[in-house]
Parts: sequence; structure tokens; C-alpha cells
Amino acid sequence: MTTTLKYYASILCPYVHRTWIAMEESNVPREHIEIDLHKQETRSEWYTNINPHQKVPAFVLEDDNNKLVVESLVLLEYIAEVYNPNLLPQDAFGKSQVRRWIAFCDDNITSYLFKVMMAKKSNNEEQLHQHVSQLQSNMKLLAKHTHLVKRVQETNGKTYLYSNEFTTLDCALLPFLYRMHLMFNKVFGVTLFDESVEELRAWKSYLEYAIQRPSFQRSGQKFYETTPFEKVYGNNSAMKEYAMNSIDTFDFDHLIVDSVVKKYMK
Ligand SMILES: N[C@@H](CCC(=O)N[C@@H](CS)C(=O)NCC(=O)O)C(=O)O
Repeated sequence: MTTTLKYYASILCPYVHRTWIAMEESNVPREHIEIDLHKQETRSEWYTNINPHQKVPAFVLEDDNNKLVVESLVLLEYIAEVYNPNLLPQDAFGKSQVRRWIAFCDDNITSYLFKVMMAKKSNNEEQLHQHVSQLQSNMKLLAKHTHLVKRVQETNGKTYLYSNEFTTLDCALLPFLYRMHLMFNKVFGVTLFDESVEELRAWKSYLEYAIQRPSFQRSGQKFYETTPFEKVYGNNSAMKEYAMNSIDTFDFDHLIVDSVVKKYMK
């Protein structure tokens, strides 16, 4: 098993967030190297030499000839296989279903964060509402197939997306669902979780429950519990820009919303 893993990350990035949640779930020992996305550090010569794809997240396996592992969904599989098999169901059918719904979410849910943002940026309200309604239909479909409404009722809201166990599907989707929830309310002025639709109520309940998980907190608002504040702050111009120069002033939601608005919508 790899003991020295270099983790190239950025607190702003939802793809990184997927892997950070899984790392916290699995207590993966690592060296965190924060990449400054606002300064396009992924395109720098030094980073390109490490990762020619010029993206975060990335793992470099120091004990294994500095091998490079990239792509957030591949990294989730890697973490599950090397560190934490409990992130996937134990049976082959269960594993196949988690992977199936991850693929579904990538095409039919997570992509809507960017679609809605682009519609808002071009002031196309009609397209924005079409995207929201298509997204809600896709969410209803997933809820139907995973029996989310029934499980939420049976467990009093203590359930996850595929089953009552937390899986890589939750790691893959939560960063995007959370950002959508924040952006839709604060920036787009639309309600994602329409209370009159039972499947969307179940989704809301799922999000509220899942984000209380320590792994979600420790990869977001409370990241400094496991990753030294200076590590992330030192190299992060967005944090400095929004004056989050201490743990007391750090506000994850504010950082996410403002940096997304600044980068994509101005
Ligand atoms: N498909 C990649 C996407 C990763 C990605 O797009 N990361 C962004 C930050 S959120 C990035 O590194 N962008 C830098 C750039 O494009 O130069 C994954 O799932 O890991």
C-alpha cells in the first residue's frame, strides 16, 4: 500500500472535493499540495511536468516511482480499492449499480451546474428554466430507481443516494449538488428542491443529512481539522481575495459562490 501520496488539490474545485470526501472517509495519509486555480497554476511549467493533463485532482505515488493517477472518478475507484472497500457495495451487482448511477449523474445532473450558469450569464431566462426543469426530471428518475423516497421515509431521512450506506456515488455527486443548491438559491433565484414534488423533497432531505457527515465537513468548512490552514491558505489567491485569512473568517460557502461567480459569470 502506498504510504506517501502527494495530493494535488484545490479547495475551490468540485472534482477535487469528490476525492477529498473519499480521502476523509478513508483516512488516507497524504501530503496536500494546494494549487492556485485563480492564478492558473495548473498550466504552469512545474505542474505540467507533474501532470500533463493540467488539472486537479491528481495523485503522485511517491513510493511507486512517482506514478500519476488522475481523473476524479478514477481516483474514487483507486481510494475504494486501495484504502476503503466499504465505499462500494460488497457484491458485484451493487458495485455495478453505484458505477451506473455515477455515470448517469455525470451526464444528467452534475453538468447542469455549468449549463444553468451559462444560461444565467447570457441572460437567457427561458433556457435557464428549461435546464432546471430537465435537471429536476433527471433527479426524479434517479430517485425512482434507487427508491429514495421510500428509504427517506423508512429511515427518517438517514439514508444516502444508492442505499443506506455511504458510497462513491455520494462522493461523486455531493460536491455538485451542494454547489447547485447554493448557487440556485443565492445567484440564480430558482428553487431546485421543489417542496411540492415528493422526489425533490427526498433529495433535499438526502442533501441535508449527507452534508453533516464529518468527511463532508472536513473537506469543506472544517478542512483545517485535517489539513493545516496555512497549507491551503498559503497558495490560494481566492482565499486572500475574500479575506479569509484565518480560521475564524473562513466561510466555505462564501468562497465557493464568490469564486464561481467571479470566474464564470462576470
Ligand atoms: N475530468 C476531470 C476534471 C477536473 C477539472 O476540470 N479540474 C479543474 C478545476 S475544477 C482544473 O484543474 N482546471 C484547470 C485548468 O483547466 O487549467 C476530473 O474529473 O478530475
